[in-house]
Amino acid sequence: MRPEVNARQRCAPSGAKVFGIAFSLLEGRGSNRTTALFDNLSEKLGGILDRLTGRGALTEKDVDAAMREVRRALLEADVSLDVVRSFIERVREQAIGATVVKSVTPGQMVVKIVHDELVNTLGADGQTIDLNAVPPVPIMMVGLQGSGKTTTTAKLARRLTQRDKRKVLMASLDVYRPAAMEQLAVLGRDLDISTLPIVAGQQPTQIAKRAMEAGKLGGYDVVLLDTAGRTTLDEEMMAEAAAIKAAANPHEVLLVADALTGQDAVNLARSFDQRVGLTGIVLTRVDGDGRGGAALSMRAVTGKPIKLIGTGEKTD
Ligand SMILES: Nc1nc2c(ncn2[C@@H]2O[C@H](COP(=O)(O)OP(=O)(O)OP(=O)(O)O)[C@@H](O)[C@H]2O)c(=O)[nH]1
Ligand SMILES: [Mg+2]
Repeated sequence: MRPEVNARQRCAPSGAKVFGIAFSLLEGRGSNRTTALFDNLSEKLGGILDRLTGRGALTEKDVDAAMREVRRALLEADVSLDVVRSFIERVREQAIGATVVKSVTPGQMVVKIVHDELVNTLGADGQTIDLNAVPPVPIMMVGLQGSGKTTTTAKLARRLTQRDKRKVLMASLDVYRPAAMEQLAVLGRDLDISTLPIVAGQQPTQIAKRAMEAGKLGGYDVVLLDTAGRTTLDEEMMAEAAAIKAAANPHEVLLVADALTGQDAVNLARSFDQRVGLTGIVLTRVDGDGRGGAALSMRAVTGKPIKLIGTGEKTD
């Protein structure tokens, strides 16, 4: 091997570090919180690809062998099969191109290709909640039962109030679970954030309209609409979410999904996006030991950015 090659390879960041960076993009700009969610996967990918960078020449066979390992690592992390398949295809196409095999540091180039594709899949720009609309800006939460919609509503309200100095109104549109509205009211009192007064007997769309009226009259910057979840993806939930969306015309529709959701995440995200239309995804329980694949899959099938990451049961 030429000395020049060795020098370059010594200077290059290790695979694990490169993927740590790719995954930290998920957390968005300005976040200094680290998540264990992708540590496993980034370590594995790093390990696999570090072995490639250790050598000089690469054959097509070497690339194929590494891609098989990458494929296995992604599947083990619960990334859906379709997403893995197209990911590997795109990487392989670029990686066995003549420029890579003939380059001085082919291993490094493969690492770069995998990294860039991962960034493509995850969305590179760490997008955050968009408040760029005429106030009160409506933001709607959707998702399955227990996914963390109400907790996320409170966490987001707290951040918008304390960090961004916005005046926030929270409204519960959950007319099914008796304690749901009270749960949000309690959170509001704890955090000193307004909640829409409870009026018995109203339908979710009526509450949404009333929330927007109250938002206007009260001079609020943001109105957070917390909707009811169902245990399974059903037409009733989709129809209701679509009706609420039509009534409130939310600037953001965020799918709140548990990071521990495995393969179902893809269906969930696709259905909500097709039926209701999403602007972003919120991942909760990132503090758990989820394998992260759900996030990659949801991002990949909907093309919608992961806008928030939730950790912890409490709102602080
Ligand atoms: N560890 C952890 N727990 C969370 C997180 N988000 C929510 N939880 C907990 O999950 C449970 C359900 O959260 P909720 O916010 O009530 O979920 P929901 O989507 O509003 O549920 P429904 O209104 O019944 O559809 C609560 O006990 C929360 O404390 C999170 O990011 N991490
Ligand atoms: Mg709730």
